[in-house]
Amino acid sequence: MLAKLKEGDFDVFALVMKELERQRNGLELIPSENIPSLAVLEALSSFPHNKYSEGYPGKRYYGGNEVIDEIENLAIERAKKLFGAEHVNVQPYSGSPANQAVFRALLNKGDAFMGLELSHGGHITHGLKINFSGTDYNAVPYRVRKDNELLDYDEIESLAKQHNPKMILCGYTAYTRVIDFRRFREIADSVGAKLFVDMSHFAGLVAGGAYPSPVPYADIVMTTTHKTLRGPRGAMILCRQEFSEKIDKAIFPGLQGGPHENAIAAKAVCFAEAMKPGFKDYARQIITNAKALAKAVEMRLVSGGTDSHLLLADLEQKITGKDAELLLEKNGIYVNKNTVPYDQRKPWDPSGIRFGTPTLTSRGMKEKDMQEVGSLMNRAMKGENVRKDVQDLCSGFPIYPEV
Ligand code: DSN
Repeated sequence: MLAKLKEGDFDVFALVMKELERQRNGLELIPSENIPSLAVLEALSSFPHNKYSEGYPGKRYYGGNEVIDEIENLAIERAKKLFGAEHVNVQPYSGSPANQAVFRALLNKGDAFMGLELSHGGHITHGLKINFSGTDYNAVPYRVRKDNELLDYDEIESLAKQHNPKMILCGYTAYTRVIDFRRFREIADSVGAKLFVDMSHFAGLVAGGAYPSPVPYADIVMTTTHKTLRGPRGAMILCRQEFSEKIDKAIFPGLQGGPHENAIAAKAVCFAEAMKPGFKDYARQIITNAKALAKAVEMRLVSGGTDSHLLLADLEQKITGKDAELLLEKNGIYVNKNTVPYDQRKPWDPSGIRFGTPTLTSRGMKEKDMQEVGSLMNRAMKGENVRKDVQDLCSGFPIYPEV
C-alpha cells in the first residue's frame, strides 16, 4: 500500500506515514474518531473517484454511470437493511451539509425548531446562532437539567407546547446517556412537529444493537459514517418514504453537485462490515470499555457516567479544558476540550473535556486496558510525564500492521 505515493511524491508520503505513526503511538480518545478497515480505505481511494454522476441511480446528468449506479444501489440497499430504513440517501459529503439538507426539506426559512443547546451537548448545526441553523431558522434551545444533567422530557414538552416548533431535533455530540426516542416522538406528535434524529455519534452502536435505534420513531435520521460506524468520512440520510423526494432534492440539486462515488463505495463496504456478527461484539465492547474508563478516571463525570461510547468530564475549575487537552496531548493522549452544561466559560476554553472509546476498542483494547488508560490520564493530569508508558501500551495494539 502507498508504494506509488512513495515513488511519486515522497514529501506527501512521508507526512501521511508520520501521521500514521502519531496514531500508532498515541491513545486516541476523541469519541468522534475511529479506525476504518483497510478494505474501507482501499474502496475510498479507488476508481469510482474518477467519475461525475450528478443525479441518482437511473437518472444521471452524465453518461457512463451504469457501474456507478450499481455501486450506489448496493450502498443504499445495505444501509436500508442495516438500519431498517424505508429510504436512504448515501450522497451527503458530510454531517453538516446533510443536516442542512434535512432543515431545507422540513422547514421554511424562519420556522421554529427545537435542538439541544451547544453547551449542553448539541452540535453547531443544531441551532447555534452563528451557524445556518441559527441564522436561517428560529432555533428554540432546550437544555439538560441542572441537578442530574439529564434531558428533562417534561421541560422539552412544555417548551414544545409554548413554541410550536415544526421540527424537534435530538441526537447529540456530547450527551453520554440513552435518549428516549419514543418520548421524543410523543412530544413531536403532541405539537404536530416532525422528529429529526442526528445519530452520527452512536450510529455504530445502533447498528451493533448496543443502543436503541431511532429509526422506528423518527421521520428523518442523519448519520455520519466515520464515527462509531467505522466507515469513510461522509454521511447519509435515512427517512420514511414520504420524505424521500424532498430529501433527495435537498441534497441534489439543492446543496451538492457530483457525489463522491468512491466514498459511497467505501460506505457500502462499511455497511457490510457492520452487518457481520463481530460488529455486535465491537459495539458492546465500546460501551463496556467506556463504563470501565468512567470508573478509572479521577474526574467528575457529567451525569455521573455513561451509557454510550463517550464521557464528558467537568474539570471543576481545577484546570481549564484547553489546558487539560494540551497537557494530555503532550503525553500522546488525545481528548477534546468541551463545554459542560451550564458552563461559565467559553467554547474555545471551556470547563470540560470529552473523550471516548471507539478507536481504542477498534485497536482491541478491553476493560483491563481501560484501567491502564484511566490511570495514565490521571497521572498525566497530575503533571507526570507518561509518554513512554503510553507508547508501551500502544505497541501492544498495532494499527494497520500490514502497512
Ligand atoms: N466534530 C464532530 C464531533 O467531534 O462530535 C461533530 O461534527
